[in-house]
Amino acid sequence: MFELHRARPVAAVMAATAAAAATALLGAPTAEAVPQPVVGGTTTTTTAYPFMMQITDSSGNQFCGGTLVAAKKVVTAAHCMAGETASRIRVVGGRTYLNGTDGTVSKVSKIWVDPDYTDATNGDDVAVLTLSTSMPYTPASYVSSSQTGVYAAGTTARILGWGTTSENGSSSNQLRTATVPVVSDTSCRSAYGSDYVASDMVCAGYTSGGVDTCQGDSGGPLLVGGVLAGITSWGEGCAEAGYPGVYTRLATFSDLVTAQVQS
Ligand code: 4AZ
Repeated sequence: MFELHRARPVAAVMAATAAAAATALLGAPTAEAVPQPVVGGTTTTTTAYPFMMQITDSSGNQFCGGTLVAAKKVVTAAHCMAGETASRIRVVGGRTYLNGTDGTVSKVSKIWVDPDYTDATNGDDVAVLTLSTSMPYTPASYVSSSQTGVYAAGTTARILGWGTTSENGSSSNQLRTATVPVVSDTSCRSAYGSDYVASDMVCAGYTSGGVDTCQGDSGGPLLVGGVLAGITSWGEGCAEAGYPGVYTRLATFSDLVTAQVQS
């Protein structure tokens, strides 16, 4: 039995079937060079990724990531918004360092959470924030409902965040990024059993682990070809062999997101 880690930890117990699959081999690519370290990756900046947003409490403590998709709209994970109200959170753009004071801080005028959301392991882990202040940064484009080719196993995806750089480590003061291969539905189901809902999720990571999102990265982007294709959602620990990170399959929710972006 083991915990599933989320940005706002919620006690969760895995199905015995998933535990039994703990030693199952994942069909992720093995031939690529593993990039350095998120977990395993390199430091980067919000100049390089201007759509990368910090989601903080009213005191400025970052607890999740988000992606700017329009001047006043940010895509994040529904589980990041559990127990939150709009008045309690802020979105910070243009700030590479957690301890910085630069960039733009906005209040949130509305939190939309997918109405079907219950728990990250049940899917529907998507939310859209409406900002009070426009962000003067170039937004990311996001996949349309028909762009499912981005989820082909082996596709290179980019992850970003200020989360912990090891499973029980500390957050990174500087934004980090890494690339990870998309993992097949079959492999991800082998790892996670019925908690993996293929219609709503996609996995990414190396069979051997070592590179992954971790606590505090939730809500942030999974990019394919620079386009937002996923939202950091959950996983068993971080960067563990056989347990890839799980991301919201954004194409499934693209039309719902668009309705919020246009509202
Ligand atoms: C988290 O707690 C979290 N390794 C995010 C991603 C993963 C685990 C935990 C996936 O925000």
